[in-house]
Amino acid sequence: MSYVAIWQLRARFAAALSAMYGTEVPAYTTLVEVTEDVNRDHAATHRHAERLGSLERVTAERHGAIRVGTPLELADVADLFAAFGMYPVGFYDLRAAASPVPVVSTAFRPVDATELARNPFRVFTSMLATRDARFFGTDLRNRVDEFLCRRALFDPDLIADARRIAAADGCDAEQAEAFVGRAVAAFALSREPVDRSWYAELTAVSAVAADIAGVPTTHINHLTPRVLDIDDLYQRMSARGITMIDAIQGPPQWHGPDVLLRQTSFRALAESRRFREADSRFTDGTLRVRFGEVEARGVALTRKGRERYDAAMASPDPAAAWGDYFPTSDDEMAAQGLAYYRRGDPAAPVVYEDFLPASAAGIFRSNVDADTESVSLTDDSGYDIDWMAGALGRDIRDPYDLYDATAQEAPA
Ligand code: OOG
Ligand code: NI
Repeated sequence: MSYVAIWQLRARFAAALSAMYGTEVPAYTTLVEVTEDVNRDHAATHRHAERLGSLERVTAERHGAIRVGTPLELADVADLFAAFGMYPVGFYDLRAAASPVPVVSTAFRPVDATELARNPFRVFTSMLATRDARFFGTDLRNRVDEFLCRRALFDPDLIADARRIAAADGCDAEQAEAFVGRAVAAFALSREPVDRSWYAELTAVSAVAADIAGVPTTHINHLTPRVLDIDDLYQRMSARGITMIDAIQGPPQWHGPDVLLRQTSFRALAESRRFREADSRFTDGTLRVRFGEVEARGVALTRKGRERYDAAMASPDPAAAWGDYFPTSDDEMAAQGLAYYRRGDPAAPVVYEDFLPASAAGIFRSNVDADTESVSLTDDSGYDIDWMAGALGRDIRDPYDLYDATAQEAPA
């Protein structure tokens, strides 16, 4: 029986999640179609279209976002994703964003260049910050923790299989199909009724809190294809009558090298759900939490480049000021040590493989029905990167270390 390698499992997992999400959120399928059109047209008219990844890679490229409630759920996610060669990279604290969200996050992704080139699937994974008193009073926190303790997001057998597959560096073909199917099913939208008043109580804290702890299961929050020209994509989606969020998040459109990540999304759509009312009756209603996001990736910035980026974004009109912060060519970007290039070769940029918390919070913000301000208490929750590494039982890689390593490699 033929052997399926970890990267092949990852590619199948990404493809199968994408197929499932398309059946759940039909507008996502439109987004993927338009993305493919844009990418094909862009590749046909731009000589260097593949400088930040082969068309094959980019066509299959997705990131997902999931949200869990407890450190134990997070540890299960880490075990599950390790079977797909996806490991925690970076720590994001969205509680500190301009519009705070009560979660702390990491991204699970392949860490070396070869694996990324084979399939770069990554999943932004957030955990509800129930210990943070700025969002959760003691009584609510206890009830949330109790609710979360009673549920099991992942079948222990699935996690045990994941551990075995990770240790064996793959599995046989028959096992692969069943394993990927069960892993995907763990992220399907549940048909179970939502307790109306519990969901509403959590929504008063944050729509994200309700999405995490208001329901007994988890699901994909969004899945994001990669596009080579996001401005073109935005126009084509709008022309198809799909309502997009107001802006493209991240760096502005500009004639110099694309840096980091630009993202946009269509507005979250009302999805029908079943509710349990206070008098125990069941009713039909809708929730609006899941959306379709799309992103364009640019060159990875060094720490120095990132400081420039943050300064540029903090200026009153980033688009107008961009040229004051960044040079217009890869040669200059490389010469000034602002971005990563393999062996310093400006023709060989290292693509940004991570996320931007400010954009992430902007997307969260644009997609929730309501948001509440956190109260001004001090945070003694202790959530930080070391805390999260402990919860995961794994090191969390520093993205800069990974880019440094890739930049040492010869151009592909
Ligand atoms: C995750 C938001 C982060 C991105 O693209 O920056 C993210 C979430 O909404 O749970 O996916
Ligand atoms: Ni996203």
